[in-house]
Amino acid sequence: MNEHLNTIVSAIVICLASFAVTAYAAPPAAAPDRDGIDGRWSDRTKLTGQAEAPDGGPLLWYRGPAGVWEEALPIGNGRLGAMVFGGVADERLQLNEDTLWDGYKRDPSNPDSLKALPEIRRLLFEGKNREAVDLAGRTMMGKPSGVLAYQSLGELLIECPGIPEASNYRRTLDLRTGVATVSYQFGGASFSREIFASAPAGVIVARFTCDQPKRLDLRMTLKRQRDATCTADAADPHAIVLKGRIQRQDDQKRERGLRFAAKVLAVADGGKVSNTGGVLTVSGANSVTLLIDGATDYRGGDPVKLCSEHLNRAAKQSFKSILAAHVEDYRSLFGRVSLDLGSAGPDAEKLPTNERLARIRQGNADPGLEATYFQFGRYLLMSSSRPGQMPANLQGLWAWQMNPPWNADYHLNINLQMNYWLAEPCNLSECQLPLFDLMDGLVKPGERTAKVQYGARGWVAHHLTDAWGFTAPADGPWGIWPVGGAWLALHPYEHYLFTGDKDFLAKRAWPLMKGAARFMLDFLVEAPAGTPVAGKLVTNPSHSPENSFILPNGQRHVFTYGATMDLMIVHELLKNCIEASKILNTDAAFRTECEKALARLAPVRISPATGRIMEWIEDYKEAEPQHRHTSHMFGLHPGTMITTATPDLLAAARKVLEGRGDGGTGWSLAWKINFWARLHDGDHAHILLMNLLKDKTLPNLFDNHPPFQIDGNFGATAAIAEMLLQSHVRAGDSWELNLLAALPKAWLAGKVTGLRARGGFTVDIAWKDGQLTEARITSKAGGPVRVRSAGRKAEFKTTAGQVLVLDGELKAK
Ligand code: FUC
Repeated sequence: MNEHLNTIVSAIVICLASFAVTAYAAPPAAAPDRDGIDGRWSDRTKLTGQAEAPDGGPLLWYRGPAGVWEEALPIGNGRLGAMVFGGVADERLQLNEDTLWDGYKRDPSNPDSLKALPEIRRLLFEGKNREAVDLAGRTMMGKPSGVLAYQSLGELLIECPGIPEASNYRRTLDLRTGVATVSYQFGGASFSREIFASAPAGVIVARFTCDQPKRLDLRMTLKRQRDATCTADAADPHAIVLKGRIQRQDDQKRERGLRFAAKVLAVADGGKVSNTGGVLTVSGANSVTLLIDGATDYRGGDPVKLCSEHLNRAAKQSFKSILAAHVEDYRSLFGRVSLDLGSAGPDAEKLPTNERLARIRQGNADPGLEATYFQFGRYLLMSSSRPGQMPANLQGLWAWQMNPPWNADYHLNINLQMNYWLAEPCNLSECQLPLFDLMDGLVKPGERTAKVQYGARGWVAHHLTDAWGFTAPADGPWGIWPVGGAWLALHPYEHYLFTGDKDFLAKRAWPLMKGAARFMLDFLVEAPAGTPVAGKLVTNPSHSPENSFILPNGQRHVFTYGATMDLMIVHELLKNCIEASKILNTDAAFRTECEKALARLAPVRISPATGRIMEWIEDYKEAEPQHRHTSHMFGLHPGTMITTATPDLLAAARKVLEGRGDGGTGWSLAWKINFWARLHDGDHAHILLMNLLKDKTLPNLFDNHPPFQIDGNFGATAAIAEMLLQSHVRAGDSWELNLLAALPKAWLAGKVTGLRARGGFTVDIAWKDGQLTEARITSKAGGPVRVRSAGRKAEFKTTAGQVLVLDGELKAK
């Protein structure tokens, strides 16, 4: 059977070009993986007839199975994920488990760094960037200077033989329930599948049904590109098990790779179930429920046993009750926010998702699809980042390769942070908790790297990390960026600002913030005489992710000191620490240190030549004026340094953005939408959102860097929220809620419910003809609030639990 499936896969791959199952152009297929599993897929069944559009929404739907991975539909329960291809005769569920990382725990800190540091700093201050980068390259890079990959768990390949053709095929992902479906008719019978990843049950469930008895025949196997074999479960004729170990040895040639397993258990109504070798066969059943699990020994335990426990527990429940518990759990998160941005009309609303995307590419408006894209971003976060699990990586949870792009790791110079921008405003606060767990795991190794490489206290992380707590510089000179931890440390404080959870602030946020700031206080150095900011504190070494500049002598460099982004991040972190220590009434001496350092921090500068905020400490020539990173806009977003209270910086920020242009990678566009939202220019923000949908969005609505990278989905979802509601500006002791802060003309009328704001407010906003008609503000903790909208401003006092209902003129109703 394994061989049989192999032959089918290769044959289908070869004739893919002539095999017209999908009526739309597929994106370029990913490169074939070396062992015959790649991103492409095809299904033997000939499709006829056109299915009706599914009712309601938000949902994604298609008239054909996925021809490439980027057309398949993601499901996930935070830990386990699958990409559902939806083939009729050849179904493929590509599986992921969020701890399946190559590598192992080790200390990459480079002890040569500390001795070289004073010299590297001197060289950078003297403008000898080449000599500095040479020395740093020899002494500062981690050992090893890189991380290994997050990997696919494997594939569940399911043959449904004897279905040469099918009519009225439809494939959906229903965002109201978190269930993927496949339905079609053949031989007078209607077949359907419901596939979902249940958080309460902890397993993936694939239910196959038919409206006629004994018509379901399935043959399936589990397969992985490497390091694993699939066998029958000796103890259970209804199950097969894929078992393996990542082949990874340490320097002493000891095996260090993770052990992993995947298991499928078939529960059939009628018919027969048997397992032979690695093949599980169901024949003549009325309905079949496949329960699927994966596990590793990342947190200990035997992966096969872990799978069996989960599956046996799930098998005790009926399909109906597993589904009901899943939907209830799913809705308790997803249902918190609704969004209506208007509609392109009933005909457009009924089109399959890929055809709606194609219409947008042709220049048509489709606010309904924009709202679906927003809700899909929320769906992706709650499916890839649940309390107790790993945080969303560069691909969230979903990766089919053994070596996905950039290892699907955690990049800390924009990407991981962007993944979490939506968590608080889009009412998925608890989905951010895995980020804080990851940060807790960085403290010990980060303290060691801080001490060994910089002679500093506190904890440091550079431009990336992995599941093993990697904190040293990686990849190249752009990896020598000791500010990654400081940026991360802004997130727990934001969590506090949105939730008002003082206990969290004291126990979880404060130690993380304090440790990151402690490192910065030790790492900052005074710029010497002869530099443009002599006497002020700067970072050194540093760089502006991942941009380069040209020195007057023509040399191109990334390596420098005092990059503007560093100063903005340090500013934000010290400010937060000062605030938090006052709220908690703790660490007064440390607070004084933060205050002193903040007062001496080098200022953000505006170029007299261009009127733009300078990206570096000197007004260097930009090597790539439209570079994807726009790091020196950090103070505009996600930072809070640049607001209408700083008009000069605000004007200089706008100039930077005009220069950077309206293009970029997926995540770069997503960030720019947030910038334009903070500039209160909704129409410009909307142009970029449309550019993202036109050029950087795959058929399954995944963001396309290219290739697929999930940060763009998350960043753009946050940006849509930011266009509708902003709450980063202080109003005395409270916050200013800016309603419809960057409403574009394209969203003439609409309604959003359930957005969250700093200060613990939940906000519903309705508007018509581009004007606010009603706002409902629920105050969780009570206290004052300032509300602003389109030039109007009003102050209110609230009590805990109070719902403030305002009319279009901000008058309480
Ligand atoms: C940063 C970006 C790249 C990519 C990578 C994962 O290095 O500059 O564009 O997103 O992260």
